[in-house]
Amino acid sequence: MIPETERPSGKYPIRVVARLTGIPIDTLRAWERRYGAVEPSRDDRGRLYDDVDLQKLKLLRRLVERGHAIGRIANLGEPELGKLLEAGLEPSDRGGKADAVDLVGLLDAVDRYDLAAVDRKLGKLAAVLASREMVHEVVLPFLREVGKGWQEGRFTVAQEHMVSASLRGLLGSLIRVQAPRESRTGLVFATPPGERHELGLAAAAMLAAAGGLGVVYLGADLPAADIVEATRRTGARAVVLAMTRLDTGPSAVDSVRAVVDGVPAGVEVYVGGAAAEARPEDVAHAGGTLLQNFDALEHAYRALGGRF
Ligand code: B12
Repeated sequence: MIPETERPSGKYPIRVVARLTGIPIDTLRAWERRYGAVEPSRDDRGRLYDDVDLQKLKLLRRLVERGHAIGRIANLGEPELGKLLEAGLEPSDRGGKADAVDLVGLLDAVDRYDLAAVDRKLGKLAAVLASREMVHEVVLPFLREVGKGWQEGRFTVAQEHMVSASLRGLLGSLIRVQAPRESRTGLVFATPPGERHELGLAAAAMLAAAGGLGVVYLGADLPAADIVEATRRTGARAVVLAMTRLDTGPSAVDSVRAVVDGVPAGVEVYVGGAAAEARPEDVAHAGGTLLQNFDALEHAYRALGGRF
């Protein structure tokens, strides 16, 4: 609810624009600074956006949700943006993305413990790349490299924690910015008790939001009963669970079974992550549907009406 004093009056401060468009303040600033998406006027308290800016930002948000890279559409006029939206055109030329993905620069920043640079580089990539590219070409390879570096002793636990925290924050804000205002199809995301690895799950939720599906992101390490309760209360159509640790024994699989047994009939329980991939029979036995990889995940999203 927007307070009375902040009701649209033709000139809106950035926090109001963030609420009206659903675009986080940092992203609004980045779209303006890097791509000149809009040029708000300023008064002594900061930026002031008008109705034309607001309209354009709403269009940009919807197109970015559909997978268009902001860097390619930021300078188009409102009529062109409207046409793109009406035509339902998907982004065509994805050329140039390889130049944008600078994993070496990211890993150098981790090496220097330069969290600000990690955040800045990731934020920049998120603004330029479409969601799928962000997941497949940045988040997953970056984590893989950091995990490898940690196992080989090149990175410390602190460096791994730094990257995990940065990615968790980034994925969380991408889920928020892309989540559709209204969606008939909601999905609940969680990891079972004892499982704190949630970055794969967060990436999965981000893709769902980008595909126009509703996201109820519960996070890591949750009792099955709570996952069931959230599914019932939100009327979600499916649950996505992630399991990474192989050493949780039967308890994680028991949790999958408890979720399957507890959710209303017709709600699909998908299970992904390294531990699920390693134990397909256990997942099937518990009544879950295994997602062997992110392709299988996107396939499931398409079946639920997600746009990819
Ligand atoms: C980051 C990390 C952590 C972070 C997690 C932070 C967070 N918020 O998620 C923290 C510090 C919490 C952590 C803790 C621990 N960790 Co840890 N961790 C990692 C690390 C470096 C990266 C894991 C990750 O997020 N990868 C990103 C995901 C996306 O990639 P992925 O796991 O390879 O998954 C692939 C697929 O399985 C799929 N996928 C993953 N999730 C999902 C979900 C869905 C829905 C789908 C469809 C697909 C999918 O996507 C990827 C595609 O390539 C790995 C090392 C590594 N190289 O992977 C260890 C690792 C997973 N951790 C490990 C261990 C042992 C632990 C601890 C027990 C350490 C300890 N002694 O305390 C604790 C356990 C905590 C707990 N209770 O769960 C082991 C697991 C060993 C095993 N096979 O069981 C690993 C493999 C390291 C190792 N080689 O020893 N860890």
